[in-house]
Amino acid sequence: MKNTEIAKILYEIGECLEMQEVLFKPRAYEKAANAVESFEEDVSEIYRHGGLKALEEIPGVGVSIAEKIEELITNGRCAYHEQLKKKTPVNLSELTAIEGVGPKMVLKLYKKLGVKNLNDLERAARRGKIRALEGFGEKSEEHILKGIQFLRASGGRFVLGFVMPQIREIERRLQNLKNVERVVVAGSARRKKETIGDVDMLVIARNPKSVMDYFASMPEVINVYAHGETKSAVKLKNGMDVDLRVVPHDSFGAALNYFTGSKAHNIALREIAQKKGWKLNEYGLFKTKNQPSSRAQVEGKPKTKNGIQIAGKTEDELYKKLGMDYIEPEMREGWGEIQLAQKHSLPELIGYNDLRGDLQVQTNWTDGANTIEEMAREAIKLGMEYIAITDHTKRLAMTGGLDEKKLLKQMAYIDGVNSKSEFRNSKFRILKGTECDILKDGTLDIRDDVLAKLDVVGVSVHSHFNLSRKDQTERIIRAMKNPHADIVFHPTGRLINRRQPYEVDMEAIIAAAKKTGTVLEIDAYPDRLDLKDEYIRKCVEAGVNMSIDSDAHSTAHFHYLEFGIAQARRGWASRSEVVNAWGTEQMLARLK
Ligand code: DGT
Ligand code: CA
Ligand code: CA
Ligand code: ZN
Repeated sequence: MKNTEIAKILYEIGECLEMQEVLFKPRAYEKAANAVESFEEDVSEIYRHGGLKALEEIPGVGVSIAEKIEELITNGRCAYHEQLKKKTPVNLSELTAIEGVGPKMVLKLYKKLGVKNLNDLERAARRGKIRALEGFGEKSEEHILKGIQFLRASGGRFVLGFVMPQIREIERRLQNLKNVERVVVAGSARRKKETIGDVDMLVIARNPKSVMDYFASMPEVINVYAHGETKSAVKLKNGMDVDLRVVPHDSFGAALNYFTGSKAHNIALREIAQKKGWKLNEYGLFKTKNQPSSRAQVEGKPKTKNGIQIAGKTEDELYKKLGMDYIEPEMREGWGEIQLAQKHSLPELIGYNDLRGDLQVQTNWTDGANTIEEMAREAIKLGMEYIAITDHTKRLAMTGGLDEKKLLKQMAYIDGVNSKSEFRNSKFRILKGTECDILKDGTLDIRDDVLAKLDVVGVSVHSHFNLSRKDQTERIIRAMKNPHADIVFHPTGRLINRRQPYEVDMEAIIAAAKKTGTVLEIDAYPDRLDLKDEYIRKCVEAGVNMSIDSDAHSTAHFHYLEFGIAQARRGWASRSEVVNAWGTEQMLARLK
């Protein structure tokens, strides 16, 4: 059983328990599910080697949950889970995917209206049955309908950071086949879009048929749409489609370029080629006179019919021949990158190894799965020079948010950890921080005299998402004016595929960041990626500094930084604009 499958069932158990208003246990299951989901090694494998004891080593997994995992691995099912499901036969994950619908509400809707799934809920809402329930009103009915609409509109796109491990696993297996010379992932996954519609893979192979046969018979494939000599397409168990194309060695660069997209970028390149009297397609760049220019007319014709190939073996060569610098995939959206490349003035994007620390990290002092020391050790292993511990504050009671007293206690504790020989001898430093709630009126959840003692103060909105645009903007700007507020965490509050951002005037927030010297975060958690690319570009233009933080709730989440960096690159940001790409002292000097 795959980690994601085990995690899914643990999540469901947690949700069922929450539905039945059991205390504490739901959090435990959620934490464990979270840890299993993002665990790098295969949990089934760990069990095979080390048994129950080894399972208990996974952060957040105690003996009772370890037993459930054991049962799942050995029997493929878990009696406790099935018993819970039987008691309330609802599609919980489908229903709770709607913003604002939690397990307790699901139970009520089931008991009062017999709602079992999304369709039932939509029908009940449209018939006005929800507003009649106690504790609901017209507003909540409207809200539910909006949530359903949003969910449907996101139309089965996959959050890149969550599916990337699976994509890389397939890539690795193909690469290991004897006949395969090269495999790459193209399409929106290569451009590192927030979400992807499907996966586009290219291979160079000596014996394409054997590669295609393997691809169509992979264990996670549930449907084969096409199984040809040069192109196959499949659907995976998780619902994601994957295309695989075999391309000729000499056309590899052109094919990679074509299938990476974006479509707008491709079209602009092709026009430039045409102006030079050339032809560009997925087979190469060709010198040709009076050739048909539309793709439809050349498709399927052998390469030789295209003319004399003048570039296309590599992408580098292709861009060069077209008279411009190489353009990173994350910039290929047709946003003016081609003009910059022609003028040799593309920005130097922040690199995937450029981060030196992480400024948003949660621990088991609140809703994280790991201790301060465990998070620090993992960060050291990954080559970081600092992390800021930023647990939630008291208004977020459900996470056990810290009040002033506990925060002071944590600060003293961090001083203690930093002075232990294990950490003292390394260049590494644990910084004292907070993710301080912004209250409704824009004041902060922690007193100023305590904030003043911290190294890093992150502020964020976790409540009152429905304020008017004007009030929300004023609220956040007021928080930014606090002399201790260093960074605004996840500035727009969106959750990809789940929740729209709150109404806020980002132009005004960016201007206020400039004026108050506040940093804006790019939260790297895969379904946040907040700021989005468009706002990152505005920050770059305005000269507003950003941070790229993992928002880690377990040691496994530091890997999400990759997607935050990708987002920064998609927003054309350079290293000099990202404060945690700087060393400890320089970064701290920049904060308020
Ligand atoms: P997605 O899958 O919706 O996340 O987005 P993409 O960009 O991966 O799009 P997809 O999978 O439809 O196609 C992969 C690439 O192939 C795309 O980025 C550009 C190229 N492509 C597809 N259709 C066309 C087309 O009609 N014209 C041109 N020029 N390129 C195309
Ligand atoms: Ca695609
Ligand atoms: Ca595709
Ligand atoms: Zn937060």
